[in-house]
Amino acid sequence: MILKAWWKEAVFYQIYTRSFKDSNGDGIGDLQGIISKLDYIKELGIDAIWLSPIYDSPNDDNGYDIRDYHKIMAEFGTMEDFNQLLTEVHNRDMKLIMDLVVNHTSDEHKWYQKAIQEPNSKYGDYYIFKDQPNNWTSFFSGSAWNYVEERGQYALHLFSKKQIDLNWENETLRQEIHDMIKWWLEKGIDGFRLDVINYISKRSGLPEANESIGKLMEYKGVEHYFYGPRLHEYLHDMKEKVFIPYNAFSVGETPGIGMEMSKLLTADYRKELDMVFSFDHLEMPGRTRFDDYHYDLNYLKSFMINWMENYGEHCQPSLFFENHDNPRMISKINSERQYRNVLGKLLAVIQLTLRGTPFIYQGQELGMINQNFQSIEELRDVESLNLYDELCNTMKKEEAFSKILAGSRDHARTPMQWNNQQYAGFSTGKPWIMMDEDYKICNVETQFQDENSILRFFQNLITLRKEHRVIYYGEVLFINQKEKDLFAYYRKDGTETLYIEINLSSSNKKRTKYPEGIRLLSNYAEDSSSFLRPYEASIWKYN
Ligand code: ISL
Ligand code: CA
Repeated sequence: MILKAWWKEAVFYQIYTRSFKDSNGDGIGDLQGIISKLDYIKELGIDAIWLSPIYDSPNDDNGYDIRDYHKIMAEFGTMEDFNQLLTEVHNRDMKLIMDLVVNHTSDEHKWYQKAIQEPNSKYGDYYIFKDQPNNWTSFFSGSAWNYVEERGQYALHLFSKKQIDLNWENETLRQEIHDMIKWWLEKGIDGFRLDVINYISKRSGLPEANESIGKLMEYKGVEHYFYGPRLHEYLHDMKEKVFIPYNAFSVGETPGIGMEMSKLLTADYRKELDMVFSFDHLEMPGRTRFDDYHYDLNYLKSFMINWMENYGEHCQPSLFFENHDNPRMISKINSERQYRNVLGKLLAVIQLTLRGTPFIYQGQELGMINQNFQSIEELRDVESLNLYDELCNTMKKEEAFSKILAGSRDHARTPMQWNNQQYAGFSTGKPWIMMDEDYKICNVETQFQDENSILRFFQNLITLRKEHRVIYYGEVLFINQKEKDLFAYYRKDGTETLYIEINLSSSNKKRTKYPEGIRLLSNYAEDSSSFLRPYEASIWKYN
């Protein structure tokens, strides 16, 4: 028996504020912009919103570098705007979760300023300093260490030079973080997504990275902190002291954690996290985000079968294909225009009919695709820009740029496409990041008027999900698992059975057996007979 919970029945929607909706024409999305689109989100069928960081920040990494946890980023609005947003979300019977970035802060955070100016104060030990750097590398290129003149020491930064890693070994710091979280929960928010939360505990002594592992993983040192010695302790402590008393929900962002470790982090009786985002399904084995290749949906199938069959009833899977850190999924699989519509819907079917909690990333409901960036000047992301510089040391500029294009996080960060007017209705001013011409054909307004659109499909599918609770808690039974390009499964409970049948390829595929039930929803308007058409995906109801 799976225990029931609101977040197991909810469909989440991730908002990247900077690119969602601008209310004042400065080209930057903001909180009032979000408020003006809450009816849209509600109409889509969304139950809960996850807001990427909106705290005060110098924006070296678009808000993932926090300067003040208790202040709203000036470009996004004020605390009054936030309070209004929260009230309006709740008035629409939706929930709001925020991003919690506590592996690191901005180097402009007052804790860090104190830590370097007053090393003997309590702040002196809030960050990770070392007399000599080790060989760890940063995820955003180069060494993971900054030389800090004031202290004559090095400070650890796993991400950008302006994102300094906090020292969780320090109990006062942990207490300070707990207090900050409570401060937000007191406001009435419903929970948090915890940024790179599996990185918070580093192996003591910060040993050198194993170079041979480094070769495989690209980044050096990860083995010493991606599943650190005190991770479970810190999470359990935080759950007991902070999350449980407020009945708050938590989903951890946990790159590199496979299923077994995910189980240990999320099993309900262990009281650590409610769910995690595991990323192994976003790239095929042996591939990284910056490789240009075609993603084979048969890999997604094998990944999902494994998780559905083995994650267990005490753990709730998260279901997502996109976020602000990854290129658009349709582009990864097949960028031929003729398949965009069916493929976008196929992904929706997988995401909304398996067991787990779906997280839809803004624009995914329109089938947004990778942007047509023309030059490095058009990119904004610190990861892309740093990597480009690094690659230019060893390869031609064009080659470096095409590698960046394959994996850039900016593909997902271009403005939300609201209509076919200038700047896609995102803003009246020039957006902070470019957008190509795609909004002229792909936008909310057009898709709402078109019954066959991806947007309307998402809307119908979310409604269907709410009408068939078997999707929340029922069993998942896969059939014909060995058959390439076919993904077929039943969802079953005591009262009903659904059958989902998907063609994972762009060719026609012979059907083994014609489904017996009633076709509830499909990405092809007309029913077919002996063949499944390219990327055909349908949901049937059996009795
Ligand atoms: O950056 C990576 C490797 O290229 C990822 O695996 C990385 O660990 C992951 O994307 C972490 O993401 C989160 O933390 C980052 C921030 O830049 C991302 O936007 C955020 O989602 C640092 O806060
Ligand atoms: Ca604005």
